[in-house]
Amino acid sequence: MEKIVFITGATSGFGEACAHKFAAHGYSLILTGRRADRLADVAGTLRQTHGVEVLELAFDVQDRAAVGAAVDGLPAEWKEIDILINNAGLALGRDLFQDANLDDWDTMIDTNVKGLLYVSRAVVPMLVKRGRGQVINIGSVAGKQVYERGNVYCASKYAVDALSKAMRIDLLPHRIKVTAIHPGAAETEFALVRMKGNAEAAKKVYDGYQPLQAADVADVAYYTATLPPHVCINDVVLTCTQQADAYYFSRD
Ligand code: NDP
Ligand code: 8X3
Repeated sequence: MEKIVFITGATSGFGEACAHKFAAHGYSLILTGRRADRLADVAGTLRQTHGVEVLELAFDVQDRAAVGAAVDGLPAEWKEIDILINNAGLALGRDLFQDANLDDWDTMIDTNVKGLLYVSRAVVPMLVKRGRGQVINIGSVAGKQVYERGNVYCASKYAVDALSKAMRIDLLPHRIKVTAIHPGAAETEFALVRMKGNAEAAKKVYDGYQPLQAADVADVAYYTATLPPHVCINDVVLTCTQQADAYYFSRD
């Protein structure tokens, strides 16, 4: 078995792009997401294009029991995980704090924070056992700076930032790298999900500037995974050239 990367949220966007990037370099892949049909499509394409081994696990990261069962149920050879990419996540809505939908808040916290915790708690002991490996957490510029109508999404990504720091400290004796990657606006299904299927509103998110593409983020993730064993990139913030931070854009 080649090196193994475990990627959450591999049915679209950054996760799918990471799957392609690591597959192109011969990694074996454990791919997860809720949409089993999409997962099967992505896995099939990767096997065909790169001839790599792919194991699909369809589960909801919000479901603690399902996460535990999926990871525990991995065949022994697939438990030799080298890299965990905690990518599954979402934003829901762009409401003012006082108007926001409580279900949206629950879903963002349950997915972006608790989901990341459940998956990490299940997978990280496997890295500890091997005494090496890397965790890559996908945060956001929203985890570095709060913006209007970002409230709980920003809070969930601040939590990812804090948890990345916490994991890096606690995993230090085990020589496990922990890298947090914080992208700015990127063209994926993210905006469509945030705008709850309103394609017009989603398109407007990218008006007047050239956003990051999923492959840009995958390139950075892969770069952090290819450094010598003694080098760890702790924290990366990347934006498109027309974005300075979570707030400032230079639109055409
Ligand atoms: P996409 O919507 O394209 O992809 C999100 C992925 O997360 C999908 O594969 C989806 O799979 C998975 N996912 C969502 N909820 C769950 C769940 N409950 N259980 C399992 N999987 C889930 O968006 P992106 O690729 O853009 O987003 C990836 C990450 O990047 C997120 O954490 C997001 O917050 C972050 N991010 C995005 C930015 C952007 O502008 N695009 C910028 C900065 C950070 P499925 O629906 O099949 O379950
Ligand atoms: C996604 C980027 O700016 O919409 O995390 O919060 S932003």
